[in-house]
Amino acid sequence: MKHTNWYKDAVIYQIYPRSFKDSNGDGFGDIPGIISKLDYLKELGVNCVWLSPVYNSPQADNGYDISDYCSIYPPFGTMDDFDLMLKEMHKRGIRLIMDLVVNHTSSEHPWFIESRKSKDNPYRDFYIWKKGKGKNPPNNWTSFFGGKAWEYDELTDEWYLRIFTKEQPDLNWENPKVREEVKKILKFWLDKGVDGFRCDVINLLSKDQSFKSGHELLVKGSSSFVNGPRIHEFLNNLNLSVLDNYDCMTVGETCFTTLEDARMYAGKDRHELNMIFNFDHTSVDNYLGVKWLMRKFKLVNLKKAFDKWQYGNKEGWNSLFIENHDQRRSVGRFNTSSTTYRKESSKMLATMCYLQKGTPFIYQGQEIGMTNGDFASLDEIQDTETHTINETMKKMHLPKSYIKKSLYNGTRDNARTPMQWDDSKYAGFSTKIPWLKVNENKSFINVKESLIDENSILNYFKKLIEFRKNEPLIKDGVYLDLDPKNKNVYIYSRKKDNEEIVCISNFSDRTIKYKLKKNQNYKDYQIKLSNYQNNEIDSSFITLKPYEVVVLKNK
Ligand code: TEU
Repeated sequence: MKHTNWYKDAVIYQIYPRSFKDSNGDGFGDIPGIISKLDYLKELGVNCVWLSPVYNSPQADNGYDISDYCSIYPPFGTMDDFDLMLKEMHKRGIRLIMDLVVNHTSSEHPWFIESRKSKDNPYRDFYIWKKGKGKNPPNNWTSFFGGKAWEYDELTDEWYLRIFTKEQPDLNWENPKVREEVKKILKFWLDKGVDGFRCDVINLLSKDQSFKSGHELLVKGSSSFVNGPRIHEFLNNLNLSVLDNYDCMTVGETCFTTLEDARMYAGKDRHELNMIFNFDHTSVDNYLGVKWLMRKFKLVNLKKAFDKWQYGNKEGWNSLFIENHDQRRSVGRFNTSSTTYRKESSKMLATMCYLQKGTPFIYQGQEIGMTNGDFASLDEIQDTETHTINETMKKMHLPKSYIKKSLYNGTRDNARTPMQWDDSKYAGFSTKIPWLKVNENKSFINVKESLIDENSILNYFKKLIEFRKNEPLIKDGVYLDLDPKNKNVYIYSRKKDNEEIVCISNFSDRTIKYKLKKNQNYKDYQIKLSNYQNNEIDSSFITLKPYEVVVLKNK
């Protein structure tokens, strides 16, 4: 199979289906809703969609708990709806990548229902069952969502491993039958014509079989299951037996991953994945990569994180993102403003991120500068993670005010509020009360308004995407951080032969007179993009207004 590496030219838009568009007035987004917005996506300029899970699921973790990998969750629609959506996407030159969640299934998956029945059930070994230590779990491993990673099952007097919720038992990848079943799932979707997969927590599949207790500060045991002993063998096998036969792409969600790990997952001729998501830049405002442990933001740390991957991921290809369904919204984050300078901030952040080397991922609503949810109480927050973390933090006796702040700040529901299409009661997302509260700011942050306003974030995103498409330099040019130590300004260059693009961003709410170095003579450069009008470039200074971004080119 010839691989065209189309993903290097892709601009990917992530749809979180339950919050995107409801077509039948049940307050829950669906596939016909997505179909009705494909022209909107085409106009935006994206050429690929990553669809978060739409498979049958009890929705304990909003679809990341799958009970049937080859069917559609009825509130999302039917398989016919899915087929039509795929056809309509392809007709518009939009590819589709699906979410592949195979570290765990739902506890209501038929495999698990069988598995828990008895110790000699043929499906017992599809999951990881162990004897406890007296009344205690087999070891001290903890869940990503807080609390223990094991669940006791009375019927057979054993514990099963679940690194996420108790409704998400981990599959036993040591069992060759599990691996064969996953291959069938991949083939099922690829044969339908889907173009690839975003692979959920893919670096957790292989568990160290000694199941020894861990001494990590947080997520105890993680060194036994993050980038575990057989992970590369498993992925290589999936790739060579299925993925390699299609012109498809894979992007792995890989937390706690070093550059060397990245090379192993997505390096040249490794035949595992095409690229990975790293979370270094989304960890700069917390301690140990744990968002509940908030830390003061420093621009130099953000630059360090980007520089590390731009310089270091030599054999691989980067994914460029600042939002997804697990992160809070980007406006208001990274020292930017979600109020006075919301528009400027959103445009600046997108430009800073998407003109780097790699494939851009835009999360739904980011293109209109949607902000964090405006939840009035924890009861309005649905996400399972927020509630288990709340319990865990309470047990740790952290101050109440800290817990509250940390939960509102970190809850994943911040990014999951219904898409704001217009200023009507339910933001044009639905005609009925939606599953999660619509943000009140829908009155002025919405697609309808953004389409009219020439200066909207949406119209800027269109220009930015168009600019990327027309400038091969952004795909191939060499990245160089021109002033890594500057505390307010991020200035980097993309260069190839005699051509150069320079992207300059002010991460502060003050006007800054940025002094250029001797070798930075931009007199003959043209301003190609900016979130302000009329920036004048002096031979020795650039004046940057609050959150201003300027993109210069020498030809
Ligand atoms: O997320 C994996 C993951 O690492 C998250 O637990 C992350 O640390 C957390 O969301 C930060 O708050 C993936 C999916 O993206 C997420 O939505 C799922 O809940 C999770 O896997 C389990 O499938």
